[in-house]
Amino acid sequence: SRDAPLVLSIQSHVAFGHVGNSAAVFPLQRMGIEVVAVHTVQFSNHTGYGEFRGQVFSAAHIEEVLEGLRARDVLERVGAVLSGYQGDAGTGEVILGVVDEIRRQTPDALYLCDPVMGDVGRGIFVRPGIPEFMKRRAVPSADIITPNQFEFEYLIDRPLVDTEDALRAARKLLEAHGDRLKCVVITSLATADVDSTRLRTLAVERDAAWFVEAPRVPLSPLPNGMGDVFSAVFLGDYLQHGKIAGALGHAVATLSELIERTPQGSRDLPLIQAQSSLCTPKVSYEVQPIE
Ligand code: PXL
Repeated sequence: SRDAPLVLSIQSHVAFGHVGNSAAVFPLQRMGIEVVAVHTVQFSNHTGYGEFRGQVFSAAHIEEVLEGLRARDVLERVGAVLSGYQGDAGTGEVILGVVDEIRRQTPDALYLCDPVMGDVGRGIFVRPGIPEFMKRRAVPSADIITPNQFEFEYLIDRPLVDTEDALRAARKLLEAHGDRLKCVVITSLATADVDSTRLRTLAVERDAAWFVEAPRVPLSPLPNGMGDVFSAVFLGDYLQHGKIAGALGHAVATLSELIERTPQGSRDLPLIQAQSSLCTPKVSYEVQPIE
């Protein structure tokens, strides 16, 4: 295992519950990784509750916080950037700007973009402009993207038929974005070829691909924040061990245990109660290479 670099995580903050930075910061810290957390919004709770209070921070506000970090020489020490839920459509360009700045100082800095925009059942849950921004601007700047099936279908402008089709489409996306984009991870894959009691997660690199299947836990409602925890744990493991397959197995096992421990009716994951699952999940699912 290697010394993971300082991670800059730019996502939403909720006072109660676990989505966005409130789902990503603690897992990374629990894995022993230092995090600089910049919040794109501060809400009382996640938007899936229907009612919530708080504010979306402007691009200017986020710029100002980054300016303060720059003055403290913090940005030059950042080795990885994680982004997720953005409140304001203008936030995106600020994130890409800081990613560019960090890469000028640290050329091998990694950018993991979770193109958060929606999910099956809920549809698009972000402001207008954000999905287009993710497709046209964020994906081409990222090293790794972690869309769920719904988000991936938006990125490629069509529904997926099966796992083979997802693999082909992910490879096409990797090709379209030259040598920057290295890895596409599609979560919550439930195409017709996947057993209805299970969910697949697919990770595709230029010359390798793997999938993992875990039981689909019949919770209704499902808690929000699963994708946010997934991306954080995936990034943390990848920074520490450098292997996509290992990061995939770890993040799927963590999510599987967290969802297993979620009380019926809870709209948030038991991140604190089940914290041992963040670093050392007890279950493990086979990471299967695909030809
Ligand atoms: O998990 C995505 C997410 C992030 N941040 C906020 C949210 C949601 C999903 O509901 O409401 C504030």
